[in-house]
Amino acid sequence: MRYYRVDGSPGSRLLVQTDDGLFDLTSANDDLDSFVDLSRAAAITDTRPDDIATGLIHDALELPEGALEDVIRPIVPSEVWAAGVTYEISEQARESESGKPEIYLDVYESDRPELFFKATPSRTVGPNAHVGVRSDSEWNVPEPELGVVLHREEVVGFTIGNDVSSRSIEGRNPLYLPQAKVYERCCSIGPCVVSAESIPDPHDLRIEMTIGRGGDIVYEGTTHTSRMTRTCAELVDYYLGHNAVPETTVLLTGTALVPEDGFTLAAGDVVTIDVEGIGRLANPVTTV
Ligand code: DO4
Ligand code: MG
Repeated sequence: MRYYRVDGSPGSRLLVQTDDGLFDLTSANDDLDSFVDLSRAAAITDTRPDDIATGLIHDALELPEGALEDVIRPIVPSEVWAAGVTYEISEQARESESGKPEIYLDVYESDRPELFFKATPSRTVGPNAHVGVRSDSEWNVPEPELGVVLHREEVVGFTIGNDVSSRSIEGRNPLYLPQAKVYERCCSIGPCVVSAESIPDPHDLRIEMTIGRGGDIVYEGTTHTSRMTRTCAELVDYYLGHNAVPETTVLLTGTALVPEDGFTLAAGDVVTIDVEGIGRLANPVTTV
């Protein structure tokens, strides 16, 4: 099942999409206005979010598909973390951009993955909102990534993430990573959360990205999560180990689509990411 959120002024409304259509779950129970509420209800009753949704659908208002045009962030995770160098192409890209290339091969081959803090709610945007590129960075890229959604340390679903990054700042010195990664509008998630039960194998998903500029497509690439050298379970284990995490978090799993050297994201571009089984996340770009 796919869970979306739309503005309900006041508050938001939780929508669920199934093979039978699109339903407004908030119309069936106004205590539920997000996937987080649903996950909380599931945790209390020792069930899964899909079980609660299934029980409510017959009392919920059915909506036309057009209602999905105005979706907002499907959840507001207290923290977004991200894994890096989980695909060979990402390892090669970091080696070539960095004055310290050996550290990337080392982390690629090590048991312990690279995990870093990516974003807070104020730095995370949703579908169709602007993502940011830093005005003090001359080389900026989008990073399309599968996102694991955790509620109370359990994997409850998957989403799409864009780990927008400065390659010039990280390339100058890896200790600048937090500045390359964490800044205004550095992260986008959405368009929905797909329940964990609806993704039989997160390592069997096609990921596509296009970048549009003034009516042209200036980048187009396709990859597959089967190319990841880590498993989602392994990344989640390292993320949760020795770490008291907030109730709702997202862990991005790394990028495998790297535009050729010399390409930089610019204000006015539109980044569109499609992940099989989840949907499409599109964001225009602005300078911050
Ligand atoms: O080491 C830098 C981070 C790499 C990254 O974000 C990725 O591989 O997706
Ligand atoms: Mg990344």
